Amino acid sequence: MSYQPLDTNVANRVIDAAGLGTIREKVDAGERLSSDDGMLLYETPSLAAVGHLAHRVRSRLHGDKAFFNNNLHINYTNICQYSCKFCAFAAKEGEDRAYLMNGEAVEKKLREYDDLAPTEVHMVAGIHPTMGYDYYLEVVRAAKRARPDIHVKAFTMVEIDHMLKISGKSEEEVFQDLRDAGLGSCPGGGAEVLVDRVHKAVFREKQSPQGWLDTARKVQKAGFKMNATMLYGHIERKSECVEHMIKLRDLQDECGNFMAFIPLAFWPYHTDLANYGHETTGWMDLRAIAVSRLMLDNFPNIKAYWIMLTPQSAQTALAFGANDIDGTVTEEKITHDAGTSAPESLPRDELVHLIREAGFTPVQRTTTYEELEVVTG
Ligand code: V47
Repeated sequence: MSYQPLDTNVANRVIDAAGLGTIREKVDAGERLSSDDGMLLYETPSLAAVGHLAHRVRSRLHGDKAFFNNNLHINYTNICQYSCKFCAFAAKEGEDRAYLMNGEAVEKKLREYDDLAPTEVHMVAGIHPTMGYDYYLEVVRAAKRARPDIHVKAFTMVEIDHMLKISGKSEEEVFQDLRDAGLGSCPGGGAEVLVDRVHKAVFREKQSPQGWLDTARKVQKAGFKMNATMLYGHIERKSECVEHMIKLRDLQDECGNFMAFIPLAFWPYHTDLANYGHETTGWMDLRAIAVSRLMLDNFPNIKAYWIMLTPQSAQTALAFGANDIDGTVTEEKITHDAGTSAPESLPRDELVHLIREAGFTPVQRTTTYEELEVVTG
């Protein structure tokens, strides 16, 4: 069985009937969408119409391929000097749940998963108030000691900015140190919603939206590839999500080193926003995926991260614009501390099954989207 979208003429009628005819014409002509278009895509009641259009773009770029990878997550410390309202992971030094992994512990953790033959380790953590610059380099070196061939995707723009500030070195030296230690690329976290109102309300102590963009520019100009995320489902407005996407699109025009956009569904449990509203819904998750596929015309990949979306929604997202469901993951703390109902890891077979059952061809990829294996049979 292969995923069969509607015949193009029928899909066009569904899209036009939803009032998206002008947007469809722009998408078919490869024209860029405006922020008003983004709002219409968020507000039209017909999610199916937005999904058909997003699927059209995704198919143009990737055919029926859907990517996954063999990866591990290591959240090397939860001790953090900030107290963001959306975060259940952060702890203060001395609290029972606070932990800090040294290089040896990172090395040991990676070796525990030798059987999985991971090609990537994803490492992000809290901003520890006292650990020095060398600690960050040691965490990367430790991962490479355990598995010299592994791709280390580590440090959000918040961590990079922190290193730039505490290192006492020039930007060029810091990026060279990171490269020498073995850093391969950076994950997309910490962006949250790149709008000052949301920053003030929920993560005011942490790096500002402009600070995140400026650091991402430095990282990309230094030659590193990276991802970008958007944390939705809390106090943000639809217009702010559109603004967030347009800021990323502008930066991608300038630098071109974003690999994937990853909408992150907010999990509220044990956070300061626990009583604010609801978990995100399938409806909201699919809308975020589809709108981002259409607005981010210069991003090659849209990732449906199953840990935050759940495996069920991530699978469905493949027909709404996503072309990647991330990886095996294995140990993840940030979303699990906030109550995600997703498991802590998925075996490779399960990722392949999710993709195949939705009618797509599973392709194991590297972190930077080179194809390692088209899984057949
Ligand atoms: O920046 C924090 C988010 C991010 C919650 O680049 C929460 O491939 C939901 O960036 N509910 C870290 N989300 C994770 C991240 C990531 C994950 C997977 C792949 C990639 C990639 C990047 O987690 C943080 C923040 O935005 N987060 N708290 C929460 N309660």
